[in-house]
Amino acid sequence: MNKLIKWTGLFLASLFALQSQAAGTIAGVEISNQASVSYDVGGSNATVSSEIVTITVQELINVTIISQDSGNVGVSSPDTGAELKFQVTNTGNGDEAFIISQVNIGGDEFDVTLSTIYLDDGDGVFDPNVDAVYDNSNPTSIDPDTSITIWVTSDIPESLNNNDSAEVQVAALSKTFSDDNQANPDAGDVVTDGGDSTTDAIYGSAAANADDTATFVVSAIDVTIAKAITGIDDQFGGSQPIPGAEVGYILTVTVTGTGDATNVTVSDSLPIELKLKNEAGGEITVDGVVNSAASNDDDASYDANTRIISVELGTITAGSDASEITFTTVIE
Ligand SMILES: [Ca+2]
Ligand SMILES: [Ca+2]
Ligand SMILES: [Ca+2]
Ligand SMILES: [Ca+2]
Repeated sequence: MNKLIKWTGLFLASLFALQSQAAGTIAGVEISNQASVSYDVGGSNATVSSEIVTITVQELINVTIISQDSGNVGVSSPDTGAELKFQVTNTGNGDEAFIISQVNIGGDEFDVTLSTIYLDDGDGVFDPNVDAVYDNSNPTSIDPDTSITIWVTSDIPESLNNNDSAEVQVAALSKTFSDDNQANPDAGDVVTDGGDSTTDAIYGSAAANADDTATFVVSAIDVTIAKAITGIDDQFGGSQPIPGAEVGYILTVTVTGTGDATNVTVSDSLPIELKLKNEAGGEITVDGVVNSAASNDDDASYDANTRIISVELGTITAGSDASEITFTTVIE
C-alpha cells in the first residue's frame, strides 16, 4: 500500500515535471485547489474544507522563427531555388502547426520570388531530394518547446549587378488562427474552442516576434573547397588506418567568376579521432610553403584544444590558381 502511494507520487512528480516546461503548464491540464480551516471547540479540534475549485489551462500560442544563416547568402543572377535557413520553435503550451510566408522588403536592389519551402530531415543540411516539401495547407504539427528547421527557397531575377541585395522576411502564423481567418492576430486574441483538449486558443505576446529577415547578395564570385586524403602510413610500413597511423589531407580552394574574394579563411575542425601530427609543433603547408601550428606567425595555425586548423588565404582573384593546403594527422 505504502509502496503504491510512493510510486504513484513519483509518477505524479514526473508528470508534473513534464508539464512544468519552459512553455508552461500544458493546455488541457486541470488545476484543482482546496482550502481548509481548523478550529477548537469544546476542547476538541474540527476541520472544515472548502469546495474544490478547478480551472483548466487553455492553449497559449507562441512561436519564434529565427534565421540560421550566419551572414548574407550569396546568389547568382539569375538563380533558382536559392535557400534560406530558419528555425521555427513552438514556444506555446500545446501542439501547433504554423503557416510559413515570405515577404519581400522594399528599399533594396531587388525582390525574389518564393519557390518552395522544405522541412529539414534533421541533418541541418539542405538537400531538396531528401528534405520534404513543407505543405502550408497541411503544415507539420510541432510539440511544445520543440523546433523544426525549414528551408525557404527563392528564385533570383536575371540581369542583377554584383553586390545587389534583397532582404526577405519570413513569418510563421499559427494554423489555428489562420483557420479562424485571423491573419494578423494581436496578443490576447482568442479562438474559442480552438485549443488542444477542447480548450480555447489564446494568441501570445511572443508571437509578435514571429518573423525574421535574411539577405541575399548577388555575388559574381564563387569560392569552393574540396578535401581529399593524400595517403595513409601506418607504423608498420603499411597503409592501414589504425590507431597511430598518419593520414595526409589536401584542401583545395578554388575561386571562379569575376572580381576578388577577400578575407578568404579556411577552417578545418578535425574530428575527435584525429590530431595534427606533432600538434603544437606541427606543420601546415600552404601552396608549398611550410607554416607552423603556432598562431600569429604566418598564414596558418592549429589549436590543439579545439583541433581546428585555420588558414588565412587573404584576397584571391577569380580565375587564379587554386590554393592547396596540406597537412598530416595521426589517428588517436
Ligand atoms: Ca494547438
Ligand atoms: Ca526587396
Ligand atoms: Ca536536410
Ligand atoms: Ca602558424
